[in-house]
Amino acid sequence: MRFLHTADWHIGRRLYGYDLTEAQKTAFAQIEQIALDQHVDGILLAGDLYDRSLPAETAVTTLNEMIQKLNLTDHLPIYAISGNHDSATRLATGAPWYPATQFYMVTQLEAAFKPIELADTQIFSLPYFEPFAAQQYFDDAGLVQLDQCVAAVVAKMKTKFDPTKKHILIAHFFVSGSATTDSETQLTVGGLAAVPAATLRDFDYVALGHLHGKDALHEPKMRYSGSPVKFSLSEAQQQKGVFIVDTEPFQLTFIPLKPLHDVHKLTASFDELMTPAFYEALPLTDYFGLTLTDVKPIPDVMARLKTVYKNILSLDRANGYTLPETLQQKTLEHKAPLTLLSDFYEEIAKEDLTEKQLQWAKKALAEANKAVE
Ligand SMILES: [Mn+2]
Repeated sequence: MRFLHTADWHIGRRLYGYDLTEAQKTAFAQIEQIALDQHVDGILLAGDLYDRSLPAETAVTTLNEMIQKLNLTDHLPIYAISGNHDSATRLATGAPWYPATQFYMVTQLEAAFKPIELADTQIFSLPYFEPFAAQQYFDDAGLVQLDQCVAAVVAKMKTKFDPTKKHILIAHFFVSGSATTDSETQLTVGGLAAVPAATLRDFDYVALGHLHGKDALHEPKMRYSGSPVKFSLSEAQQQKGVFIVDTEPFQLTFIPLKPLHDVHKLTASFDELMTPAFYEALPLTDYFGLTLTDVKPIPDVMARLKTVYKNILSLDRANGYTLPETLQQKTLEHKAPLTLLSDFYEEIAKEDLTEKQLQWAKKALAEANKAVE
């Protein structure tokens, strides 16, 4: 059989404040076309459909339209699980009657042990879960870490293996040794929540979600599809896309997606960045993370850069920043308050206090002194 593996759509997500709805719709249209062109038997959707557990109404509408197109218009079966960004309960609204159109939405651990039976393949859908859920399900308080929980889950799944069929697992967690980016929510600190790849090797394919880069894990039959859209500057170099998985004979093909607006990192001096010969060759409607090599202050730097680069995600300095001399910390001298005031005025206004201003200052200082006495 042939499947399309995708994950981490994160509908409703923003990129450094920029709305990604159109970018996500563009990516979806390509995914749909790939599924049709490749004549896949179904879509494996490995969690994090929404960006948050309480998605905005526009996000709900957007995802509903996508699922509807794939499932009701294109008649493609969908095998989906919830991820750590989804609310399992909200995502499961309607789930009991979805299978009528071959839309399988699994959000509870106990459903993972009832594989979806296809002609020659069993699909095991393991939604994102906390160790507590496994402790309750197996009635075993010893299941503290995720690796122990997943080992118990996989052992039980194997008792359901039909030896005449292929076995696919859809899951959403961190497999040890995978490479992360800035846009994934760390599930725990210290790596306790990592699952060793060895635990999963009895499946014919493991369709993973959670990490946003397709190269996060290099296992022959185990992959993160990655997100369809770039969600952070740390993903600037990544190629986004989907995997086409053939089960017999096994074959894995990556098909790239073309971004609506790509994400780039640029390091240059302010003058270079503002030189037409430099920027005219660049796709200026894309997103840019800019790093300036200058060390001197540049007045109105952001506003001036934005006249050329409309979508700036971040602006920083490669070599630090030298404060103007007048703002540098000077050795403090003990001076009378009136002297400090007139020195300050002179530095800012570039002229001395007038006789009248001096009188006002004296009077104000005298009042201030009176107030603290
Ligand atoms: Mn994710």
